[in-house]
Amino acid sequence: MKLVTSLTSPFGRKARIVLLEKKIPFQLQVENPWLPDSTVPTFNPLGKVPVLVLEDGVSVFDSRVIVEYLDHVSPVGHLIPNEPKSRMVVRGVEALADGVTDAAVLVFMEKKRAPEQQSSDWLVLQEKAMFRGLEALAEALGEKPWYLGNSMTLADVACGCMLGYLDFRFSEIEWRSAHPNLARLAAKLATRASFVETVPIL
Ligand code: GSF
Repeated sequence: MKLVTSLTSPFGRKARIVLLEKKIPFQLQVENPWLPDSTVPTFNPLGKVPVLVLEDGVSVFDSRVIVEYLDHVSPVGHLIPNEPKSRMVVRGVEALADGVTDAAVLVFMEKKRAPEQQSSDWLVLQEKAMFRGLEALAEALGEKPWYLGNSMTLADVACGCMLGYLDFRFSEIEWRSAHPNLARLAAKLATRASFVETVPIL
């Protein structure tokens, strides 16, 4: 299978980490979805990355559908629990982390516009969502080693990708001092080969 993504996408990073953690062989096709002649719309009508392209040519998106598929397709190191309540908790944290990432991507894109075209109301709305989301993610983790149980799940992976994106695009945000428990989680994740190999690069 082939993963189409940019090397900066936090959602692409989530999919790559799941592929690496589950030891699923894959080919990486690096694409920039923002270029006018991007080939991404040939894989995904929405023009977004990541897209997983299966051997039979079927395209799978978005990242939540990709990781669900990958977790089912290989029994190695399950990242999404089966038990309904645990599954809901893990996918709920993923939704929260992805939501913070979505808001951060919107802020980043808005700030790339000419200053006179930027909407400060829109920026404030998205920044509030980012900071409320961070608070909620810190609260959900508390003093636990992982979001659920005694090993890493997709919840930790999604949160780690979001925090890595903040470091990459918003180095001025001091989330480590505001949320030492998230800093501890990020430091632990940063020791894993899957996280090291996928650090966002321009
Ligand atoms: C979000 C993908 C996305 O925003 C998912 O896969 O989970 N809900 C989707 N991808 C961005 C790149 S990024 O910043 O991760 C993207 O492809 N943007 C292109 C565009 O035209 O919006």
